[in-house]
Amino acid sequence: MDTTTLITLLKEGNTRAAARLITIVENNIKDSEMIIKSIYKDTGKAYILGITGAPGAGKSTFISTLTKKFVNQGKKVGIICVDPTSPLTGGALLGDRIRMKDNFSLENVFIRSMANRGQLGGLARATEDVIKILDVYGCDIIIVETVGVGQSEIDIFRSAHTVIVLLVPGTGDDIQAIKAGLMEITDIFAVNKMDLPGADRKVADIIQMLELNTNFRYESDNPNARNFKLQEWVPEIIKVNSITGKNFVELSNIIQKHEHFLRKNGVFHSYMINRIKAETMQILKHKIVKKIEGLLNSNKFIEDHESQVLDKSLDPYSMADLIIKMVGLDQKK
Ligand SMILES: Nc1nc2c(ncn2[C@@H]2O[C@H](COP(=O)(O)OP(=O)(O)OP(=O)(O)O)[C@@H](O)[C@H]2O)c(=O)[nH]1
Ligand SMILES: [Mg+2]
Repeated sequence: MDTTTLITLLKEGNTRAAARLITIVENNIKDSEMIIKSIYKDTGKAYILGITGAPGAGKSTFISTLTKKFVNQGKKVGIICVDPTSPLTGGALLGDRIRMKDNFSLENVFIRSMANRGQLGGLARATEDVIKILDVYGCDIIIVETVGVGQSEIDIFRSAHTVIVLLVPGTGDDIQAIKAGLMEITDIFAVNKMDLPGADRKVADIIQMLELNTNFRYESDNPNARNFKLQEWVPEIIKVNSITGKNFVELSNIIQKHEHFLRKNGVFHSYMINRIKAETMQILKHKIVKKIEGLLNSNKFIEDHESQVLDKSLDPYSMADLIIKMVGLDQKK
């Protein structure tokens, strides 16, 4: 089946077409380009949740419970499990997938695992494209789960409307592991496993961490910060039990409250602008680097400059300037 037919089917909500198109955008940036260009107008309907937490924090259990709630409300849910640490779609994620699938009537849930297989343009780029496909497929909610608490989430969560970080009672290791950039984009801290001792202590630790970082949070010039999030949204903290579902009604209310916060005062607009800027930058980096690599590695370029390289009249800075000229990036408008 050709890509155009797949896209038509996708727009009708065809599950197999969604799965096929996802495989294409994961593997081939040329086709992704064509696919995204032809579906972009239909994107923007889904609400995107980013969820992260240390291994074993209970992300999969949490997402299962949350997804059941959404499905019961008649919503169609897409779940993307992203593992930046793994070069393969590993056993653990696959296990998750099966475990999660057991929990639902599958009709309204679409689950996909993605690992770092050296996708052209990176895993974050591929995730953005998969989100768009699931959006057009008709998912009302798209949940992006990533393993670990670190830098990679910040890229992967670029398009998330609401970011939830899962922590658990016990040592403060999980708090220590939260990188500054991630903290800035976290909207909700959920202390999972509230049935275990130390949940209140963990809440107190989170509050302390947030207080310590007020300055940087509100005055940051960190390019990763989503600058529409001015002082208005103070991250919410909630204790939950993902096995019993305790406090999930409250959790859903907080998510809804955050959505309302984003929608009022045109915050959604600045969100869209920031998102397209970040995505464009990512694509530009990829395209420009590819072009430059092509030039630098071409036999012609090396032949033309070999003697200058050998007699050291061409240093790396001058060589870079040469390339910039060759691709026309030095021209001022
Ligand atoms: N007591 C208790 N256990 C929980 C709770 N939520 C999850 N668990 C348990 O914690 C363990 C890990 O849960 P998962 O949902 O697999 O955690 P995960 O974060 O997805 O783990 P990885 O995918 O390995 O990173 C499982 O044994 C769950 O049953 C909870 O609220 N309370
Ligand atoms: Mg898991």
